[in-house]
Amino acid sequence: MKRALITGITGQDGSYLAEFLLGKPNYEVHGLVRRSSSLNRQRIDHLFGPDAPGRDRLFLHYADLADASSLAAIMELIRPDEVYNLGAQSHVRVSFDQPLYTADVVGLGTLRLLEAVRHLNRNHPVRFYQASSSEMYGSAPAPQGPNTPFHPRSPYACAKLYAHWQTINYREAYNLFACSGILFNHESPRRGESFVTRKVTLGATRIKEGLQKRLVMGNLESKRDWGFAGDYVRAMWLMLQQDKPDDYVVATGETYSIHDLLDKAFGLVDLDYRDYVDFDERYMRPSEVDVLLGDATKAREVLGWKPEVDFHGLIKMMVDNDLELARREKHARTFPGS
Ligand code: NDP
Ligand code: GDR
Repeated sequence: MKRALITGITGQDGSYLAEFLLGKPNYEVHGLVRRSSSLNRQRIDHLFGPDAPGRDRLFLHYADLADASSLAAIMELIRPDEVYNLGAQSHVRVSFDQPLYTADVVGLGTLRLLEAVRHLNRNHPVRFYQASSSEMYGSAPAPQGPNTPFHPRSPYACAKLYAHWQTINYREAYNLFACSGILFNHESPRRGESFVTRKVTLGATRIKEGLQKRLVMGNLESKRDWGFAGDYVRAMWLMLQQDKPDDYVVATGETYSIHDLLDKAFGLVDLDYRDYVDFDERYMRPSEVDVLLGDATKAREVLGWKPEVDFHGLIKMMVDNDLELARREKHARTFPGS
């Protein structure tokens, strides 16, 4: 039995990764959760359901990337074979409001975890995955690949770059099996509601069902390389199954603007987004990343990885999910108590 530890298991990627690993009969999965005043485990609740495969192989533990002692204690308690560091304050716009907190959790948090892993690795071999980000490329011209120099454009991206280099340095200095996946944007029906894809698919479907009148957005000119989170967690796992640790870019190789996203999502519910979208300065960022387009050739050639869901399939999956949610909400409003 292999033992995996996931930080950020309650997040989008953590939930897909836990599901993916539990689908393999030889994995026990441990996730770190933070204490919060109300439970926020909606993305992983189904993994504990009566019919969920591996529900008896899934365990949650309280810890925080800001708390080194909790990480060291968990590492000793669990003695994992694989550690996936997905925990983060992951919102780029918010990182401008909370730069120090973001740097602490994303940057130093990774270092705290690496230290705990390094200590365990002295008597128990551990493989480490770091969730690096295409945001680290920032203003570097597209397409961005393994040899593109980084130019981060936000406190979040700077913190991720720090964590990225710490991961590489732990590999070189301590011979740790540490990999960094530079993942381009990936989305799903489980995407947080304040990220642009989900905001748009929720907005379009709620407008369609008469639950919302307008959608207020920021910069519509930027372009992103959007993939499906379910495909991307497979790449994380593949990285840790190789003979040698290395870093990989994971992306679809296609880029679309926010205009394209709006056009696609509203089009799927037979609406024209230009009739419903307003602009508000508060969604703008002090410095923006204009175009992201990833070159995942290495992941394809070495890991044998390729995405199975394209942009159209992704937005359709999200719109279908959110249309169902909107219809249920409308029904509940129309027939309260039904
Ligand atoms: P989410 O925002 O959905 O999830 C973030 C997770 O981190 C949540 O489980 C959250 O817990 C947890 N977390 C936040 N702060 C702490 C902390 N102080 N200690 C421990 N855990 C914490 O992110 P995604 O799933 O989308 O992304 C996963 C990782 O991949 C992140 O590191 C992100 O920065 C990175 N990434 C994401 C990309 C994407 O497009 N999705 C692309 C490239 C990189 P809680 O539920 O309690 O808030
Ligand atoms: P990003 O994702 O910053 O790329 O980071 P996000 O979906 O927040 O923004 C993408 C682009 O859309 C523009 N935009 C808006 N964004 C949001 N959130 N809300 C709006 O109303 C809005 N209007 C326009 C943004 O300006 C931006 O250009 C995501 C996160 O998951 C990171 O954690 C991850 O590292 C990167 O992807 C890769």
